[in-house]
Amino acid sequence: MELYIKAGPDGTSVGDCPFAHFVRAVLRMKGLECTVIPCTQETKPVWLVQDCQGKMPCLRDGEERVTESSVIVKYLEDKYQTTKIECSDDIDVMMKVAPIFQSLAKFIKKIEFDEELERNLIEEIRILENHLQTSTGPYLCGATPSLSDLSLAPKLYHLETTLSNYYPETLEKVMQGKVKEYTELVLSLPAVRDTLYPREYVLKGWEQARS
Ligand SMILES: N[C@@H](CCC(=O)N[C@@H](CS)C(=O)NCC(=O)O)C(=O)O
Repeated sequence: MELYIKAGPDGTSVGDCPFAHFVRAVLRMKGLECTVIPCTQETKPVWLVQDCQGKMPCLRDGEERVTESSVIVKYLEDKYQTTKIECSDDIDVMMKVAPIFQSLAKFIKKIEFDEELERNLIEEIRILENHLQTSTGPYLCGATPSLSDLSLAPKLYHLETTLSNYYPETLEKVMQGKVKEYTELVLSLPAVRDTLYPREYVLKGWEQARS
């Protein structure tokens, strides 16, 4: 299998894509062999541009070509069932926490500090906090990590990195209680930790989005 993903600033290393990170964490947790191929606009293979609209992450598994991180992960879960990571609540939980990354993106992309966008982000984090308070274990779906954790962890990495750089006071406000404990826990999972890329790549990526 091969996974084509956004390259880092040097054009060859793993880039700052939280969606590609999700797929790589799933591959790692399932113990699947996969060659990761970071690409730039210039180095994307012709078939990827012509047949898959250039979308990355893109998984190539024999004749199969799959794009969209959630679709890739479903494909991997269905085809390689030896280690199942999905839990029955994953889809609902993923929908519940998805607005965190959207709120973060809006907040960070705006060059000037915007109080309302900060409030929206804090509100989404409060929903995560409440969810964790009632979860039956330290993870989103209970005692063991599942797909929703592997999806959220890369986004929390972006949150921690961008807020500590642009808005450290906002970081203080959101990184409290269960959310703080949970962030430390999921970022230290081997599947997540061993597939990380440098924080400076994250900042470079957002700097471009801000300009
Ligand atoms: N909804 C898509 C989002 C993927 C996405 O936004 N990928 C970006 C980086 S985070 C990318 O690869 N950009 C480089 C490119 O398209 O050439 C998914 O979940 O797979």
